[in-house]
Amino acid sequence: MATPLEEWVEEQARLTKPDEVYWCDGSEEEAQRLVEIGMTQERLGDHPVFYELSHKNFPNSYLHRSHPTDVARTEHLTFVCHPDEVTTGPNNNWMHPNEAVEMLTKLTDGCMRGRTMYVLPYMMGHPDNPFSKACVQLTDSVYVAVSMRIMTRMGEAALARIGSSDNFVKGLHSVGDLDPNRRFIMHFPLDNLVWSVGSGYGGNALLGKKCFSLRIASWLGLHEGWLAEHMLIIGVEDPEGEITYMAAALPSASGKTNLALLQSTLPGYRVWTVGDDIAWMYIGDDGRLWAVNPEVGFFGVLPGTSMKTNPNMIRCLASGEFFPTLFTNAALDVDTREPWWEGKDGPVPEHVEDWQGKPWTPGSEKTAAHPNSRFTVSIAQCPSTSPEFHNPKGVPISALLFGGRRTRLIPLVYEAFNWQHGVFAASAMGTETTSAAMHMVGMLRRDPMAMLPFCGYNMGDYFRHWLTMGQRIPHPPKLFFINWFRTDDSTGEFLWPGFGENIRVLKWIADRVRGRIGARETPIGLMPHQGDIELSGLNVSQEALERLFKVHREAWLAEAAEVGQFYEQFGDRLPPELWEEHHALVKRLEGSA
Ligand code: SAT
Ligand code: MN
Repeated sequence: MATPLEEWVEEQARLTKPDEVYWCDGSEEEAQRLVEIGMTQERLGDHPVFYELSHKNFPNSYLHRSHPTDVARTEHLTFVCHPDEVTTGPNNNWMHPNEAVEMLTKLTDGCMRGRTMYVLPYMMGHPDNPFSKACVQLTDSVYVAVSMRIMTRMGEAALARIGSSDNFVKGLHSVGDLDPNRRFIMHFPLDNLVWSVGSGYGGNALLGKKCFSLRIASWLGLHEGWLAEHMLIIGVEDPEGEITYMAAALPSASGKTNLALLQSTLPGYRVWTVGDDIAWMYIGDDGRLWAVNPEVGFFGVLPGTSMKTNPNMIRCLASGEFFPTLFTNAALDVDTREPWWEGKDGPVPEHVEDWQGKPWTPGSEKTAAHPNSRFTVSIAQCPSTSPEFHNPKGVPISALLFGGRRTRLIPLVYEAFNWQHGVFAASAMGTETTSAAMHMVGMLRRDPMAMLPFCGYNMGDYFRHWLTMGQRIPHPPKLFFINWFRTDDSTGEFLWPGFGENIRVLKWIADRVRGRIGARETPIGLMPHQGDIELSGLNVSQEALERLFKVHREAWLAEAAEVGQFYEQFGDRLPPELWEEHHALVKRLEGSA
């Protein structure tokens, strides 16, 4: 008798009508065959799915050039389909599930004709962790199949977990005809289903990532009492060998992967990588908050990656231990057949093809690599990967960090007075936008907990869930706010060197968590005493330091007013505690004149 999984696959095959159905086992040999297929198979209409790159410096690496209109997440085409619109919230596009299924069924009918349907069984999370989820994605893209092997634990473990049950997360994906007018990324939280048509881009097509591990999982977390967050996870080791684990929420393309793989400039300190994008956090038997990275790969922004900004990532990309490493929408050094990108170490090569394969010179108007060009690479081959990465339980979190790109206002670091105040400040987070999503670049966008595009339900309820979790965690982590991006008003230059030097801020956070140092109270939170941020060997002037920590009363009052406007959209779903915190902040600021 057919299992529920087999029945579901058959049913989808009847709808999508592929020439062939192929079940992936996630093996290296299979990945090699799929890459071979991708090198001969044409991407819709024109060039191949994969180009082989030189394996000299980047072993096992391949280039993928996407369709020019398919280079980033498309938030306006991303929907949550719950029967109740209010539950979905003002933070999501909404469509009634019946309507969505009808529309998607039409779009999907016969969409895999002439193609192979790949069946990808995979785990999000370690198979030995009870919180982990077994998932199956169907796709007609060989690029997506290969990417999913890098990003997830694919194969037998997931099939074993599913067995003859119907307990698995479903993903149906087709690149369709890549027409943006027929592109939809649809989430059905009540059915554990993601249905995505018309895009092959990471966040739209690797359905285990943002779609399941954040949008659907955040909904599961609300009902099951845990948190699915857009956070990196690191362990900060001090000279005594003590490791303090932290999780940090930063919006897409604001240095999250650099922080996750940070190479310390402070002697005796070291950062261990557990994750760079997603954290699932649950309350452990010991009353602490434990974090797991459900993924096993990095899907990171390529431009700007260098030995200066992220030496561990350069080493990781050069490792070639795991097959394969993908470069998506990178430029190509035609003479060496190496990938190239803006900000890469070394001189600009003489002959460059841009991300679409057109000849490029440094004088060209556009960049050679797409600004949102990406690498897809296994976390296992990264030199900073924590030995605890393989621990099914994850790691115990002592500090939660929240940050964004803010050229003004937010100090280098401050600590929340308590959990509730921290949830308020995290809900008010903002960032200056970049190219990871298709919208205007350089505007301030409120992005609570870096989850605005990823929270799968009403954000008012999400804030409530955070407040409730704080009460339920017997030994909660402390909450901190960071900002590497503050600039000098007159010169526009960054006040803080960033990258490896950020260890100095992490050290302060670890010292606070371990009760080694005090802090001073300001209207916005707790800040370092003078001399408590280790500055030895660093060329930051006293004046710059003062500006990094300056709290401009008027600017903060203006910020508070904006946050109030942002809150309005959540109506009575916004927990009153957050309004209380908002009023308390305004009062403290007014009282500080
Ligand atoms: O959404 S993706 O995972 O494709 C990248 C990002 O925006 O963080
Ligand atoms: Mn992300």
